[in-house]
Order: sequence, then C-alpha cells, then structure tokens
Amino acid sequence: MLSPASLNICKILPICARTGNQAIRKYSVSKMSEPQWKIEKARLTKMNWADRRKDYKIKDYLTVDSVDPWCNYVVRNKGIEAKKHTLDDLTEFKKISMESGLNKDLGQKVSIFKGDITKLEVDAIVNAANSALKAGGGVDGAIHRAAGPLLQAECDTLGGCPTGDAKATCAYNLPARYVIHTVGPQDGSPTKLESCYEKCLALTKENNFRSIAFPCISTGIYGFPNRLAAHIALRTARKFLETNDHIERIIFCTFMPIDVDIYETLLQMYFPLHDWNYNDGNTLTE
Ligand code: AR6
Repeated sequence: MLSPASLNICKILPICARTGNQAIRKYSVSKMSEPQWKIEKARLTKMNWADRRKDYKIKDYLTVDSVDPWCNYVVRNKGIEAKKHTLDDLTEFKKISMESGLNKDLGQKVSIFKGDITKLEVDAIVNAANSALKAGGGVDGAIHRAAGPLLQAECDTLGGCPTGDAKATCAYNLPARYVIHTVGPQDGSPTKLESCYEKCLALTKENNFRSIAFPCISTGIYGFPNRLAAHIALRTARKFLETNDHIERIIFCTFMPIDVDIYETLLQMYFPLHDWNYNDGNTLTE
C-alpha cells in the first residue's frame, strides 16, 4: 500500500515530465540517486588507462615510463655525483641499516621528478592536506583545482584525517587514479612525518597500487625543515621497498630548487648506485 506522500510523487513525476518542470524533476531525481562523486568514481574505477586518457583535461601528462628511474637520471644529469652529503647527513643516515644486495634493484624503483605533481599519470599522488580535508593552498590547492569539485565532495564524507594518518579518494579529472591525502605535522615532529609516509605506503599495499608520487610533505606552509624531511621520506621509502615488492615506482616530486638539490644529494646515500656510496665511513666530503 503506497503512502499518501508516495501517491503524490507518483502523480507529480509524470506531470513534470510532460510539462518540463525542471526544478521539481531535478529534485526528485537527485533525491533518489547516488551522489555525483560516487557515480563518477564507480565509472572511473572500471576504466582502463587507454579509455581514461580520452577524458584527460590536460595533454601534457606524464606516464610512469617517461619519468627516469634514479639509476638513469644520474647518468643523464651530469654533475649529480659531485653533490656530496654533509656530516649532519651522515648522522641522520646512520639511523637506517640497509640490505645492500638490493641496491641495484631499488635504484630502478625510485625517481626524482621536478615539477607539478598533478601532471603525473600514476596509481596515486599524495596530497599534503589539512586535517579538515578542505582544499587549501600549496600542493593541496593545485590538486583540488586540477581534480575538480567532486574531489572535495568525496573528502567531505571522510570525517577529516588526523595528523600522521592518510586516506585515499578517487582523483577525478587528474591523470592519476587516486589521491592519498595525508596530514603532515605543523610542530616539526619527525615521528609524525614518518607516519605520513608509512601510512601512504601501507595504502599502496592495501589497494595494490604500483606507482605513487609524493610531494615534499609539510615543507611548505607547515614549515618542516626540508633536509630532515627528505631524510625521513627516503629512509621510509627504502625500508618499505626492501620488504614490499608490489611497488614498481616511488616518485619524489620536487617542486622547489632546494628540494631538487637535497634529493639529488641524499638519493645517492639511500639508493646508492656504486659501492663507494655506501655508508662505510669513507664517503664524507672533506
Ligand atoms: N606539485 C608538487 N609540489 C608542489 C606543488 C605542485 N603543484 N605545489 C606546491 N608544491 P605545501 P604543507 C610543494 O605548503 O607544508 C595547504 O594549505 C611545495 O613547494 O603544499 O604540508 C594544506 O591545506 C612544498 O615543497 O604543504 C595545509 O593546510 C610541498 O609541495 C597545508 O597547506 C608542500 O608544501 C599543508 O602544508
């Protein structure tokens, strides 16, 4: 038995269809259907890369294969090996013990990319978000602008994100498939920053993402020291790659010249390409 209200809707809908009463029709349809972000996410999730490419809003996207792995980057960019680490770098570096037998393999799994993270066609790009998951400035603003309004609509359903944690959403208009939102520390805490990288990498395992790109989390508006942040990013990535082989590429997206310089120096320590890069006590510049 239909209620009086349902009977009214049943009478109104055909009339609206005939008379073209758009306002009432829209209201009735949206009330009955899923939110727009959910419909779009379901559509995009089913698509392969070739089909997704037809819908991209930008032409200058970059595939993972077009970003040099670290081992090729060093060869192509002369002068990198002249960049030497400092005593402070060595102290920080000693916090990790590395499986040197994996060096050759892992040098092919990491990259530096200089530029805008929104251009990367990877399984996931990481967003340096705030705990309310509301579009802000910096890389967060760039990601929201490029992804379109459905990204905010999905973020609004997540109930925020604590500092040091990470949550994944669809990437909508971006060439990446997913955005992992992580909230970096504002108080300079190395443990919380490490947790951001760990949580993002754990999500790649959970979702079987094979490629991920990180911005330099917390080093912009949140003011974390760039060099220490890079040590934490590289140490966490190295540890993760040593024990997880589903990842084909971790891209460190360096937007500021200072970060390019730091990553080019420190990648030689964490992802050494020669025996003499190892932490054997003889590597320090005079
Ligand atoms: N691609 C890659 N990296 C970028 C881009 C880009 N398009 N734009 C900026 N960066 P920040 P945070 C670099 O400030 O310190 C927001 O308002 C930037 O040069 O974006 O974690 C959020 O809503 C720097 O190296 O993030 C939060 O409130 C790095 O991205 C707050 O800022 C991170 O800088 C988060 O601050």
